[in-house]
Amino acid sequence: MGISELPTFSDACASLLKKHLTQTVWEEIRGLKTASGYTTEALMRSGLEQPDSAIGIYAGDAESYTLFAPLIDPIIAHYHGNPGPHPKHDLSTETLPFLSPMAKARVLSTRIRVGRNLAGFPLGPAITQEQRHEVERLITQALPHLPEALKGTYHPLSGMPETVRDDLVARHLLFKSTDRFLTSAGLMRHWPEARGLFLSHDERFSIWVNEEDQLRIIALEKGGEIAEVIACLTQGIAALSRHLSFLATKRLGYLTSCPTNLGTAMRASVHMALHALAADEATLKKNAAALGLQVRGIHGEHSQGQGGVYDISNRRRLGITERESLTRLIEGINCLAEMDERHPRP
Ligand code: ADP
Ligand code: CIR
Repeated sequence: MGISELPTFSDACASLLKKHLTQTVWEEIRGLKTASGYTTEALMRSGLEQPDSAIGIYAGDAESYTLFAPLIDPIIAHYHGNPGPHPKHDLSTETLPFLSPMAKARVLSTRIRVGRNLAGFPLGPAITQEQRHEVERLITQALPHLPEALKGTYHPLSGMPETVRDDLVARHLLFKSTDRFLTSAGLMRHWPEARGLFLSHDERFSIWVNEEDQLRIIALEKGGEIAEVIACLTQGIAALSRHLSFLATKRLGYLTSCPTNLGTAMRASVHMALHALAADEATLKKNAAALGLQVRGIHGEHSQGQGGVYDISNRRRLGITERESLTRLIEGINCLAEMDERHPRP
């Protein structure tokens, strides 16, 4: 049975769901269901069950982005600073600025990932067990077409020894097996079936299969050679695109289960040592936000910084090209490095 009354939230809750779920919006979306069976309740479940959510909704399919538009559109515009449309994709690196020497000295590693989902299937929160297996099958069939430099092995999560899994997670190569936000969104159903990791022999290129999105295509390297990481990533994306059809629209770019990933679906992050700024984490986050950047801990979303090292990435993904995002990231990193240099040491 659907919820009939407008849901209420605690005072402490600061999610975008709470902010934008007004009585008027509620009247417009209550009782709706997409063709794949995704309901208004399913859309909001993570935000209702996890009141410390920053966003609080997940889309179940492409149709969610139109059917639930009275709620999703304001959340998209709030997070990305614009409602779309999304510009032409641009992963070129020729005009990118350089990392300053101060920034170079602080950047330990660079990871750039894009999210993708397959056309013709619901997104993870609404997909059936059978469809999830079909998605895994299509992705693994495309893997032999990767170029020589990216060749590697597909490791299904089912049957993977716990010690191997923990080691891959600790080395930042594999997703975690528990996430209460994803659980509430229905993304952990039938776990670990049909989930897996493709890892290239040199471990620079990987693909996460059927986690928050059906594909997370990832390039990861030590140091701050952003153009090199992009070159590796684009080779992988190009090869996969020839064999898989990705879900996208003109207005929202690549469609993803979390609306924060729409558009480029790209998160470019550096692990950066900010020993002086680490003394005041709240101010670090405020300064980063002013530069359009997000601060995460060194084990990813919802983790803590460690030993003064943080994950710094682009926050916005819709209505901006990949090249513009990377330009702002590099400028922002240079700025944070300078602030860290100038900050009085404890
Ligand atoms: P996502 O990037 O897919 O949104 P997370 O924030 O959970 O998801 O990060 C996934 C993993 O990638 C985590 O283990 C995180 O520590 C790792 N990671 C992110 N950026 C870097 C980086 N620059 N260097 C090394 N590991 C990184
Ligand atoms: C939330 O609502 O907080 C989680 N579903 C994660 C949202 C996306 N993450 C982010 O912007 N850091």
